[in-house]
Amino acid sequence: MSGNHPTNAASHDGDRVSIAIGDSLALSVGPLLALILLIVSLAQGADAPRSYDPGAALTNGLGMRFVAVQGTGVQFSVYEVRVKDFRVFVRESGYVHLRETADPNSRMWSLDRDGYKQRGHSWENPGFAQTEEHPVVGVSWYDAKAFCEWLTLRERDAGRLPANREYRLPRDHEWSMAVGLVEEDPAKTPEEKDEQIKDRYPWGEWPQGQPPPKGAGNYAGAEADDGRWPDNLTTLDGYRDGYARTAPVGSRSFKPNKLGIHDLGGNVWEWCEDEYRPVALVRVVRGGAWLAAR
Ligand SMILES: [Ca+2]
Ligand SMILES: [Ca+2]
Repeated sequence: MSGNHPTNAASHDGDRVSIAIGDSLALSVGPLLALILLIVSLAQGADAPRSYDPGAALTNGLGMRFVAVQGTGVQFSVYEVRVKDFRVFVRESGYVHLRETADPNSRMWSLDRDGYKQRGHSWENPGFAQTEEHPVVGVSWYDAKAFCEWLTLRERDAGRLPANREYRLPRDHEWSMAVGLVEEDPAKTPEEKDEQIKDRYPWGEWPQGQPPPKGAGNYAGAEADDGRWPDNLTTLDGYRDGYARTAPVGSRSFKPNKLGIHDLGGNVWEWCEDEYRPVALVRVVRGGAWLAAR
């Protein structure tokens, strides 16, 4: 699903933000978005030292937990990156967030009753309440990459990460494997794969005319229409999850998937490493978000 919104802040196909697991979204890498997170994966090297087991779960120095995703050689964070994880990065590295640069396009776009606008919001103040346990939002693809690079060096310096491993964003195919979409052809571009697998959702099947099952994920249920919801966006008929915006990661309201990964469907989108199509300054996000209603 290619973005045609003037801001590229979200690709609404009509009034649709997709939930289906085979769909992806092409987003410009520059602007900061209201709803983006990253899931960090840890690459497996060919000559893994014995002290490190790529098939095992691990917890890093920030307390982020990772599980192995079979068939990929990488481990995925079980949670979307939290506000507190990103806060350590900014504090320790002195990272200058893109909103502070001269490029006005790099400032965060956020959704309110009047649609997407730049309102001076940032990851620290996204315009809705967030605790330290909520997923960080307002993070560009570049910010996400910088976080991964910083975390790689931090963990290596502390002796927790071998030199042949790194933190990075998941590739589009790795994200598909993590969500259970194992039949996709990894040689195809995200654009070629987009919307090719129909009627598969993070929780399984979704019969016409029925709401998603209770606890399916943080999507745009009836609660999203809280007076700050644009008239041209729909909400899910018959579904209510209790979170009008983001939910804290690992909320008991929503079940993790078979691998133990939370919120791959919904809450906030996950940045992926890939370009949506070759030679295009747009990257891929996956997984729907709190504003998705189909
Ligand atoms: Ca919701
Ligand atoms: Ca998500």
